[in-house]
Amino acid sequence: MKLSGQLYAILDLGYVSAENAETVTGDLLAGGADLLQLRAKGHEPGEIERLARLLLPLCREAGVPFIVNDYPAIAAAVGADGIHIGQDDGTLAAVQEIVGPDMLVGRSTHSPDQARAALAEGFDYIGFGPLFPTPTKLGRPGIGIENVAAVQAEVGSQIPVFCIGGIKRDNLPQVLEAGARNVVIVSDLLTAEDVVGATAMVKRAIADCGLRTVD
Ligand code: 3NM
Repeated sequence: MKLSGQLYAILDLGYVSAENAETVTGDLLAGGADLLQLRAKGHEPGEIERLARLLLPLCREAGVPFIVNDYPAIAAAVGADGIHIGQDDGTLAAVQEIVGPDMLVGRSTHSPDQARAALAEGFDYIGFGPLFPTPTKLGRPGIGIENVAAVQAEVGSQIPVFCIGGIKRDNLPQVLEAGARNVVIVSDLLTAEDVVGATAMVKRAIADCGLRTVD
C-alpha cells in the first residue's frame, strides 16, 4: 500500500475510553483523517487486538490505512495496513519478520539524524518530533520547529514525514509555515468538543497551505 495523505490521526486510549473508541474513530474518519493509528499504551494485548478488529473495518470502509502502534504481532494477526514503532523497538528487518514485507512500517524519530537513519533503513514513513512538549508523550523535550524544513526537504522528498507532538489547531499555521507538509495531531482532536469539525478544520488548513506554496 502506498502512503498518501497529510493528516494522521491517532485513537489514543489515554484520551478515549475503549467504549468510545468506535464512535471517536468514526468522527476522525468523518472529519477527513487520512491515516488512523490505534495507540493503547499500558493496555492488555488481548484488549488491543479486540479494538483493532473493531476499528479496522471502519478504516477500510473509509479507505484509510489502519495502523497499530507498538505490537507487530497484533498488526499481523488482524491484517492491519501498518505498524508503527519507536526508536527502541528494534530494526525494520526484525519487524518485517513478523508482519511480512508488504505492511507499512513507520518509525518515530526525534532528531534529523534519526530521520535520515530511518529513511536509509527503509521505513515507509516517519514521525518527527515532539516539536513541542506534550502530555501525550511525557518526559520528552520539544525539539522545536527549526529543523522541520530541512528534514522535510531531505527525507520528506523520499518518504512522508509526519510532524508530531504538541501540534494543535492554534499553532498549526506556525508548523506549516516552518515547512511541515504532514502532521499528526492527537490530543487536540480527541479532546475537541466537535471532533468531526476540528478534524475537518485541520484538513482545510493543511490544504490551504499546500495551495499557497504551489502559487
Ligand atoms: N509520539 P499530541 S509525540 C505519540 O515525538 C507521540 O514521537 C511523539 O500527541 C514523538 O498531539 C507524541 O497530543 C504525542 O501532542 C502526540
